[in-house]
Amino acid sequence: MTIKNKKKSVYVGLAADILHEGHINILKKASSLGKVTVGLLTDQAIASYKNIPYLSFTQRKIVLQNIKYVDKIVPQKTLDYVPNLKLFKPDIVVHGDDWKKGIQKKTRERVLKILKKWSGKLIEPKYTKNISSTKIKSQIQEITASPENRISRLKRLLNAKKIVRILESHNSLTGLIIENLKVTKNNLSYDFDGMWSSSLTDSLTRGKPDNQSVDYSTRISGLNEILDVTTKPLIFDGDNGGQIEHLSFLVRSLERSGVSAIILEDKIGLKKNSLFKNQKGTKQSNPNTFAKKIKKICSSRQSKDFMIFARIESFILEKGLIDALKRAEIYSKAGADGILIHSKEKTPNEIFSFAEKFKKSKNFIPLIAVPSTYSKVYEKDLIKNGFKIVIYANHLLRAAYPAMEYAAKKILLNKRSYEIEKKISSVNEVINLIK
Ligand code: SPV
Ligand code: MG
Repeated sequence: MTIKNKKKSVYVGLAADILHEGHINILKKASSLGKVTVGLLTDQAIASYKNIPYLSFTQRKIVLQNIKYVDKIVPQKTLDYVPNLKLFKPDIVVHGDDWKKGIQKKTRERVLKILKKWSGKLIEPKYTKNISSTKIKSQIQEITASPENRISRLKRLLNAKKIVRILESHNSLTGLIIENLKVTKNNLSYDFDGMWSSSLTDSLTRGKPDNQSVDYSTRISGLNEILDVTTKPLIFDGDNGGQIEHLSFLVRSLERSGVSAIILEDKIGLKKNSLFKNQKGTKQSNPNTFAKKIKKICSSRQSKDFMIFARIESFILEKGLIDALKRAEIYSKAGADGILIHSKEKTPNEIFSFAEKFKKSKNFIPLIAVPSTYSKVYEKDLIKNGFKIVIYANHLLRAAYPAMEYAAKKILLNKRSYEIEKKISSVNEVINLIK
């Protein structure tokens, strides 16, 4: 390396979650051109286009600091390089040529445009074949799904993403859909961040009503089957938590399985699903009594990342906004990590009015929405109104049930199965579903 070269400033944007020879090739090339500043993508920047990294920003920074080709590290807070490039005005940007296509194509075009302003250059070494962090990640996914890692993942997602997207899972097969499904739209990839273990669908799959007739042990053994084959975080619907004296054992079982959070609802007595029109006989707990349950969970948890979300049923029981807000303050002070403000209205108006007021409180904590009845709401509007988690609470079961009933009907009517063949998975598909 010549001294002259060292005077040039070179910028390299990296996520650097799992460092491999491809990164080293890029950094080596960059270092041969001058003094290397790595723009290390923050968790938020990475989450804007793919899954959050395994390693935290600090952990990734420490690794890079010890690489001889790196002179300086600065955070890059967006996938877009422009803000940092404007700030540092490097002579050269180095990036693998893989970004000419795909998700990062537009980012590249913006880099070229801004570099022109000070006659900077873009150098694009050939992408190192057969190696990529994404590929390595899918290979080691199994290993990283330890209970501890899975518990913490939800908190990290909350910090990194605008909204955490959760879908109901009532068995291992639905868990696998949530684990593996990805869609691409406008060059961005979307997937679900985790699973909801719903008391409603856990009960329905067992042919029982959603009134706690399926006990926690049965539900936990079911969710363990889901956890056996998945790596994404899971939120547990704990109904009202039952007896306060039993809560610490419930928390212990959930943590041992790798569950990331429990949601408790502030109701007492025989449980009735909140979406029933008629809520006669359903009682809400005294908020201070319920706060004791929250405190009990906080003091029982062993992982600092296991979370307790308090679910407020004031709108369900027509107690109104003031009551809901009063409870939110009490639950937040008791140690809740978030508030699920539930509603069975057709629009999100009442939960948005709650959010607008609660956002101003010094005790504000992240908000969770369950848009079962107000399903027209878009995630972007939930984000705008301060919601951090959206739970699609029952949709996979609601999709499966009519499809199964339809198939059964067709067989009965036709006295053979031929007519339904086109509507269902082929035998070949199902026998190859699980490799
Ligand atoms: C569930 O999915 O079991 C829930 C949400 O608790 S709700 O059905 O709306 O009560
Ligand atoms: Mg429930």
